[in-house]
Amino acid sequence: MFGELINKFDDIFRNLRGAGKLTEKNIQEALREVRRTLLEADVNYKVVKDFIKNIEESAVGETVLKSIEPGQQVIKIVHDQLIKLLGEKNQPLAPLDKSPTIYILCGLQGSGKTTLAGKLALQAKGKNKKTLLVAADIYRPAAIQQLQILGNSIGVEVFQMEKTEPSVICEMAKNYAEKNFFDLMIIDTAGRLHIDEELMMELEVIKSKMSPDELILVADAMTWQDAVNLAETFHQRLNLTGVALSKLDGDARGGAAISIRAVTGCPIKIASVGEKLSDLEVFHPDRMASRILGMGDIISLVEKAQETVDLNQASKLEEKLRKNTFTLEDFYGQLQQIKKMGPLDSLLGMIPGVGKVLKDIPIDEKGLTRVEAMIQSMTPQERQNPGLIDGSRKMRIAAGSGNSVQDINLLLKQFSTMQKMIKNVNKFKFKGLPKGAFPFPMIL
Ligand SMILES: Nc1nc2c(ncn2[C@@H]2O[C@H](COP(=O)(O)OP(=O)(O)OP(=O)(O)O)[C@@H](O)[C@H]2O)c(=O)[nH]1
Ligand SMILES: [Mg+2]
Repeated sequence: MFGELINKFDDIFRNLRGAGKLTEKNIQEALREVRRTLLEADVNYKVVKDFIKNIEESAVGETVLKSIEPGQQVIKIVHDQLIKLLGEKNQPLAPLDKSPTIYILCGLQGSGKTTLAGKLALQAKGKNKKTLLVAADIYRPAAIQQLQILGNSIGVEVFQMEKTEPSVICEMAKNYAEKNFFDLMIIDTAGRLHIDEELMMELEVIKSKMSPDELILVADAMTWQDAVNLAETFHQRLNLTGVALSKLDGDARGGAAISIRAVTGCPIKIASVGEKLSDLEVFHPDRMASRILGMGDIISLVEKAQETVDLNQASKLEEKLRKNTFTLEDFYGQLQQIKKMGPLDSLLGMIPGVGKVLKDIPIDEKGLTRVEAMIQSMTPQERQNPGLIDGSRKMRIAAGSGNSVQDINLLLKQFSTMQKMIKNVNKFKFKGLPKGAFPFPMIL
């Protein structure tokens, strides 16, 4: 997600950090780069202009120039402004507290409406809520069948009627849902190639008859500026309750995600991040900002880890990381946890500073087992203090673990690099970071 954008921000920020003292001149240079980067990512030009102006107003001042770590201060300002742009806080979808709560999904052809309908239905099912999927696309051949197959695959009922006005289908579906105590009704509307009057009118009629709890535009993040223009038109006409960004897993440049809220005023509520029905994420502006700025997504990572990680151990580890007394012994414990958490490369991008460092290194899960063997062959003292490991001990450890001395050297070197990295991460103060959020940034 947003690979190019993240790399560029990483470069800009590294330069800023590297600058010993910040002057108005190097702030200006950095901001010029930020501006160019955002424009290249297809962020709306007006949004970029305001964004830069806001940063300038907060950043160019005496407090920043006199500060001890000015580079980081600027980075934090950029981060804060980006969160603002993305909408501050997640606005959740309407709760399923009626019988039925009604969501309408609309959008252009192929934007991902039907897929999202399935994802939301599955999510509701997980909360023991009964969903009725409503096929309101009577135009595209096989659209009804597609929804039917999807519904069958997740055990969710689909309401369908052929050759009937979509708004009439919706009314019948609502009656049916009320009589049968459905918690949620998701209306999957027809897509069009372009915005056209007929489509808008149809949606207006459905909206007025249904009084939905959510009217969500599904916008394809891969279409960049078009997604923004689309959202603007739909919102003006239909007064949407929210936007769902789809295909955020692809090589979307970020423009749509960054601009939609600012241009339309309509919140992005959820993100669709893959073809699988479980690929659904709540859209959190603060986490998205951290991801875009290459600060990783520690909080998502923590959430992902919570099921597998022993929180007591995690908080002890957090303490060690903060005090920088993290040892190979702790690292070994981390490897055990990480192995339980599953696909490494998907976890890596979420770790601050690590995504970039490890970008080109293929992640070899078997390598972890080898690293474990090496650490197991060390004495407890050596794990606490790798400095004790001299040439002959390296040979013993290599022989004991079935590795070469070079492998041992590499491990020790990487471990020491990692310690430095952790130190840097520690220096940066993440706003609102929950307790227990630091223990995971360690992988070879
Ligand atoms: N990679 C990726 N693919 C997606 C995502 N959401 C949908 N798709 C794919 O995009 C294609 C279109 O998705 P649909 O859900 O059928 O789109 P639609 O808006 O219902 O399309 P119409 O009914 O024709 O208007 C399918 O191949 C989906 O698998 C996503 O978040 N990521
Ligand atoms: Mg569809």
